[in-house]
Amino acid sequence: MAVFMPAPRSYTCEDVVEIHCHGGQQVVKSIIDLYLSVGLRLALPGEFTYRAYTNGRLDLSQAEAVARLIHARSEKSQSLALAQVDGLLSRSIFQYKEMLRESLVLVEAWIDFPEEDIPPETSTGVLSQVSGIIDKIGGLLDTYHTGRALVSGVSLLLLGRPNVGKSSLLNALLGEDRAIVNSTPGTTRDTLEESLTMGGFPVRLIDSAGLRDTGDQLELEGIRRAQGKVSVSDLVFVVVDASEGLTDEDKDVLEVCDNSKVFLVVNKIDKNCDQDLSCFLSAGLPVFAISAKTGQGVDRLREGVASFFDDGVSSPESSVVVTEERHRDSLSLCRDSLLRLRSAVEAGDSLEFWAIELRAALDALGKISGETTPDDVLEGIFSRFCIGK
Ligand SMILES: Nc1nc2c(ncn2[C@@H]2O[C@H](COP(=O)(O)OP(=O)(O)OP(=O)(O)O)[C@@H](O)[C@H]2O)c(=O)[nH]1
Ligand SMILES: [Mg+2]
Repeated sequence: MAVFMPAPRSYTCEDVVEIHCHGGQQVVKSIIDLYLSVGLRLALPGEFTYRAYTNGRLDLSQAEAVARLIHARSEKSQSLALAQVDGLLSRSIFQYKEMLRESLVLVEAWIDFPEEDIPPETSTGVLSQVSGIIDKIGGLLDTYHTGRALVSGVSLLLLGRPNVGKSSLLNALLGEDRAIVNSTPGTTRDTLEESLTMGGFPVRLIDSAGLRDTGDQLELEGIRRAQGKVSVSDLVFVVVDASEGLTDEDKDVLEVCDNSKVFLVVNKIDKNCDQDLSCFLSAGLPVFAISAKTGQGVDRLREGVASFFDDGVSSPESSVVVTEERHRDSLSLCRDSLLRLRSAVEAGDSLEFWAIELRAALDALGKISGETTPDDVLEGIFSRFCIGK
């Protein structure tokens, strides 16, 4: 079946024909070969979205969101991408650009009449507008931590000395017997990774070899790999055994971690022990008491993970959330220019200087929507798409 979508009301704003056929690989291949034999060519990765962008159907941040939508790994990241395709971020950027352009027109007009003094209402007007945008951009930048976690996912490392129950916890979180669990210390040798979602965040869960002094070369390699994962993980669960208190080996494990991204997970609380759990609080870390065996406390641990990454961006559909590093960098540049502009206005510096900063701020915002984005960055963005998108 062929569906004809005449310009301009198609995805690319051009005439488009879509061929629908049965999904078998060979059927699709035969049809494509037929079209290639009569002179058509395959689309480049992201070429349809690129055309939609150059023809004005989407701005650049919307086009990027199409790629995010295709790769969305959780419901939350999907709705975030949809909101951005819909133009939620674009509209804010457009609004700031309009306000900054107005100020620039005003400033340039006064540059043309150097003999006249700037009326005070002009500088207070520019000041209040610029301050308003600085605050709004600050708010947007605050959403990046969560936004990035939602779209790119986070990595969560299970670390600890042997036998504390790291692999058991991985299995409990996954709800399946994925990793080998055994009472022999040193069971896990290699790192093992599995994907799941926690509170809407796509999570890459990494089990690792228990850390200890050993002469076993194989085990040492596992330990080396585990330690290598520490710096690249977004959050580390340092797992300890409730019945044994915080041992020197546990403290050694904590030593290799950056405390700002560590949860102390006190496992095996089902074991009848007289150990006082308050000793674990001395490390000054968020403490979660659980049993990987019975599942007790595991839900609370999941919630803990979600709130660690969620900075209060409660409903991504209705609030603008920054998800791309590129957008974050441009927003920071814009804010830096506006902060310099504000100081210049307050210090009574020359209008030329105001104009330079206003243009720089506009240029930074234009990189998000695409007007001022360099070609190599554009190429990079569209090459991440797959063919046919
Ligand atoms: N009672 C109790 N036993 C547990 C719990 N979690 C794990 N265990 C037991 O502790 C032992 C070690 O569990 P593993 O999950 O293999 O521990 P690990 O930290 O992965 O150990 P290595 O891979 O050797 O570093 C096994 O006998 C588990 O059955 C728990 O919550 N309660
Ligand atoms: Mg293990």
